[in-house]
Amino acid sequence: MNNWKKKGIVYEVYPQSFKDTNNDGIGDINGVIEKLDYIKNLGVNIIWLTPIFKSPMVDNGYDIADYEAINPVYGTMEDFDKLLKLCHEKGLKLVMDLVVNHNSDQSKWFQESKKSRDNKYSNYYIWEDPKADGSAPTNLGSTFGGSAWEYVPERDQYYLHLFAKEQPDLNWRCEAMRQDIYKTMRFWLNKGVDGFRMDSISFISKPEKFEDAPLEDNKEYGSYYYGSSNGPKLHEYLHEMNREVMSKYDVITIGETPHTTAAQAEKYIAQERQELDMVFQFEHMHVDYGEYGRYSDVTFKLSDLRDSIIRWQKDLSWNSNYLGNHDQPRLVSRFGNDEKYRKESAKMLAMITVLQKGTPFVFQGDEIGMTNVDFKNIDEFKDLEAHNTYEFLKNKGLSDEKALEMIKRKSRDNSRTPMQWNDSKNGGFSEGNPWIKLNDNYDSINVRESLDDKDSIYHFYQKLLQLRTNSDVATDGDFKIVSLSDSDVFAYTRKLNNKTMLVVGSFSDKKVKFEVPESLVSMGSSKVLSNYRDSIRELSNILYLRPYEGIVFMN
Ligand code: ISL
Ligand code: CA
Repeated sequence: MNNWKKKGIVYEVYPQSFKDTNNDGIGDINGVIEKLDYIKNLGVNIIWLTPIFKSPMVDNGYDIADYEAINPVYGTMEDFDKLLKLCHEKGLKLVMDLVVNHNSDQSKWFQESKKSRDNKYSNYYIWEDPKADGSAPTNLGSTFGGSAWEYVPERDQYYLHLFAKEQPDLNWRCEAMRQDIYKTMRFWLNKGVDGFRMDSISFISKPEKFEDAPLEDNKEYGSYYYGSSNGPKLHEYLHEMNREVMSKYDVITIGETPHTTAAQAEKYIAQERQELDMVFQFEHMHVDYGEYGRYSDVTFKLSDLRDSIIRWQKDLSWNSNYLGNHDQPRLVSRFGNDEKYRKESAKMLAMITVLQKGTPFVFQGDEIGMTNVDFKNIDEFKDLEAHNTYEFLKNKGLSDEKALEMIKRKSRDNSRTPMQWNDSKNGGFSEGNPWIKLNDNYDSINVRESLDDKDSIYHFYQKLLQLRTNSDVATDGDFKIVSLSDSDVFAYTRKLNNKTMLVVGSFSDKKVKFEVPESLVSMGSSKVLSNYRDSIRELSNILYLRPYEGIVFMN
């Protein structure tokens, strides 16, 4: 991987919730343009923009109806071209979302495909005959609830959708379909786009033969990814895509790979295989899954989070490091403390994440410590997954209150509420009627307040990202865990030649004691960053860490 990629720090923009400039209640491309300096000043150098293509928005744009058209709610192609040009002028790269495991049932490809078994697009999707009794081919369920198969009378067949039924899965076995995807990729790359985040890419190769999956987590259907995650021809396709498209451009590729082990992940990114640059892993996002899968009332244990991170840092040559994004609850509410120690824990979590080996990802709003939202009833949620899961939990016999509580903990909408710019109406996001309710706390948690306060989470991120950018040890150093079994502390070193960086973070809301190995103390290190103003300056044998205290030392 070349240097600009290694030095890359990514800021994820979820445009519909970022900044609305025409007051229709939906964030837009001009809103991203308006805030480019804000993003740049944070210290990142790559923007990842989630889908802005033409879409009926069943899954907030992850259901694309036309890969080469901008969704009018976000603006025009001219607006996009302007955004790209301005990014480049400011030294920012722009990465787009490539959603090619599936697209929208409103796309021309699907509209044609469902008409008959023998037209140009017939084979662009995954069609299977019904069972003898007319029922679905297998018991596979969609990730958003219900069966993963949908019947279409015109063809007397079912099509597969691992996500919503409006998101039919594309058939990667079809050569013409693949070529059409490559064409679309070239369309954006020729405009000068700097790469792709590839949605659900671990699912593109489907099994030779679909089979029933075992039933887990109280579910009525088999897991959607059964047989489809890391399927038989996955690497063949990714290598072909690289050869035909990506290898011709100097661009970055980030695969989103749910249900992939570290050993499997290395196959995507090993340089000699010529596939992708890096992947998003999910194992550490599963540390608080429970008897109902994701939407359970389980709290993570530090030991599980740390074990998972260690495993990936050890087994994978390069990582994509994140604790939150548009599919996850807010990281400070999930892994930190969003009340008394919101600032301390948000900073510590950022520090622990950004300084690991790999590319750091910051999701909009995390840099000001935005929290989970306290919606009062299910109607306030917009995500179809929240609604489907709410019904599912109630069908399982849970009370309305309990079901709502579980949705509130984990809903993707927690991170999709509008960006809180200031304490004026709608947090300065829009003068209109926002597509999703704001988090009530925008009067105290907002960008204005963060910019004014020199001890804010935002300013801590600035220093942290500067440290990541300026020190080669943070980019290239080896990762080694220090606190292998401590109940409250996550500590690791990064080492490059004779430089050592020690990162220590407490996950406790009490004062705890941490003993530092003698070999580290004897190197004589001093503090380069901390989230308490008066943290200890020189590394010593015993650290007394205050609630969520985090300190970085260097020799
Ligand atoms: O978060 C999950 C389930 O609750 C994941 O398994 C998720 O489905 C997976 O990360 C895929 O996510 C991506 O593709 C989806 C889209 O809804 C997400 O927003 C996107 O990030 C379908 O396109
Ligand atoms: Ca708008």
